[in-house]
Amino acid sequence: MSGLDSPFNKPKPVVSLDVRVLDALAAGILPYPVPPGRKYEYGTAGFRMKADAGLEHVVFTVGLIAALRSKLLKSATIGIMITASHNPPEDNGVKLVDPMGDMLQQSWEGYATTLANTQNADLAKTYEQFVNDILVSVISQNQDRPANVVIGRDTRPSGPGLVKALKAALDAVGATYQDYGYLTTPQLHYMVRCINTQKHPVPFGIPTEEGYYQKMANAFKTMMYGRKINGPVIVDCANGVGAPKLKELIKYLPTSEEGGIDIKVVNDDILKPEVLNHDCGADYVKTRQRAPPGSKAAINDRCCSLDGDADRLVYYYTDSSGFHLLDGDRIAILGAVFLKEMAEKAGLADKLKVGLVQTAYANGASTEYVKKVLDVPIEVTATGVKHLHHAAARFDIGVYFEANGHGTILFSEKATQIIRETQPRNPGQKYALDSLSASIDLINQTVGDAISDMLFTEVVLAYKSWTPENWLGIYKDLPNRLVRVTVKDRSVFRTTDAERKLESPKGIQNEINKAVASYVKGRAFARPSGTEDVLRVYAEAHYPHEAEALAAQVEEIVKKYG
Ligand code: G16
Repeated sequence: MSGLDSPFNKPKPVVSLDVRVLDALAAGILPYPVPPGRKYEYGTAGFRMKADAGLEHVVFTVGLIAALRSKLLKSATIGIMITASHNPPEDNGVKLVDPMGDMLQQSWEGYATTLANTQNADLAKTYEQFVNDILVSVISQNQDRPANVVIGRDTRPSGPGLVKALKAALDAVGATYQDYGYLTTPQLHYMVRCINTQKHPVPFGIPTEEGYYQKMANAFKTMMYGRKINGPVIVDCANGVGAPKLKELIKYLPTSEEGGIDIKVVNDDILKPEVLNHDCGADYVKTRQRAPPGSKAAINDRCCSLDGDADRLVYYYTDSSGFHLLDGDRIAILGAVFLKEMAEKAGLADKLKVGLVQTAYANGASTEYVKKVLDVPIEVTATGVKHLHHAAARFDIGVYFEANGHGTILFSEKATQIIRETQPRNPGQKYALDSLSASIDLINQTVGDAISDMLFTEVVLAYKSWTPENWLGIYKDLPNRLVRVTVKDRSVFRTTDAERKLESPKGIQNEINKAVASYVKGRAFARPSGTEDVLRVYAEAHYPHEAEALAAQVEEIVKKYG
């Protein structure tokens, strides 16, 4: 990227853009200047910040990047999602979705960052330079490819203004776009893959909301055959876009009387912007380790929470002994247990190797269970589904979840083919093969999808006849504590070893190591968040008060250096 940082040092462009395009760009960006001193960075999940901190400028430039990427990839459709997911209502953000529905290829994050940090006066010329740098192959074939983009957004009040800025950019460069309006993030990823596989021998699905619900409902019905879900599930939708979408999906699902599911939706108020993710949602439940106050759940009710854009899911319940969390680690293990069992019953255990991907936030007890009891290979990556996704794609069946509830299960092309082409020799094998095949459709193959993960979890619990208590009982989590620490400049903290260690500031890791060494089963790390202006500190230990104390100690160390 170093060459791109100084585009004006490059030789003269091979093509000059039509002056009308350059003028349209210069005019289009005019209302969206970069606030003085502002620096933008493509973080864990795209750009994310206070919506009034110059985000329109960023969104405008993201539109240009999407157009360039589409042109480079033979006019494939690129997705743009406007959301700040679990962040508070006053934040917003934008992320790009690649043609197969996965996150933007990482090598392009630099282009996006450079363009976002380009001042208005230089934008048209920098875009022209990017056209020449990035689209060399297109230019040399003398082609003028159209660019195609689809747009989705969550329910934040800043969304419409940001979409306006985005469309101004797309109009300026003549890109074609379809605006889906409100979507969950995983729904947008689904649409992108559907559109780009329409002409494939096996298209991913129909690129409409109805197509999404229908595909999921059909797979759910197949998986429910002969299984019974025990009682209702209460779903906290974080007062976000997941609420109307889940209510729509329910219309396609069989009720519990019909052999289906009874879903009770709570925290579904999308008309009061200030309640989004407020005292509710997956991040609240995971971080605070308590049920949302407004969840209306009774003792032993099976509950789960989505986040603001419905890509995270955590389960929980309370009983006489208190609150119990079943987070992403647990969902991953439940999925791996089921799929491993189905692969064995289908007679395909040696052909369908299940693997699991975690991050440093995974509870040490879950990692031990996966290695010693489940006997499944495990990989650890940096935080961010963009990292986990690629690692999971290397397994036949790759289960990836962050402890915060963000994750999915990927079936490789080879695994899909084996599952769909194997002829069953007995009813048990048929049942297992049908379950595996329906899992491929039920579980969103593009990205973590809280709604699809929830239905899958419900089916697996039904198959195992497990209550949340049984699920919790398969191993005991190490007590842990996650804290957000505000520092002056989080960019001075640099991590290594899948974010488990800090390599800068110098000396800090030694201090953390010393603190950790004084606790039984102690483990702790600190890393800068890529979605919020904070440092995250995670600590676990044998006893709850020790996990608390270790987290507090690391927090103090971090504050000293930050
Ligand atoms: C995003 C990413 C997740 C990540 C989370 C927190 O989630 O997609 O992979 O775990 O941010 O990241 P960080 O700790 O860097 O702030 P979401 O649900 O907010 O889009």
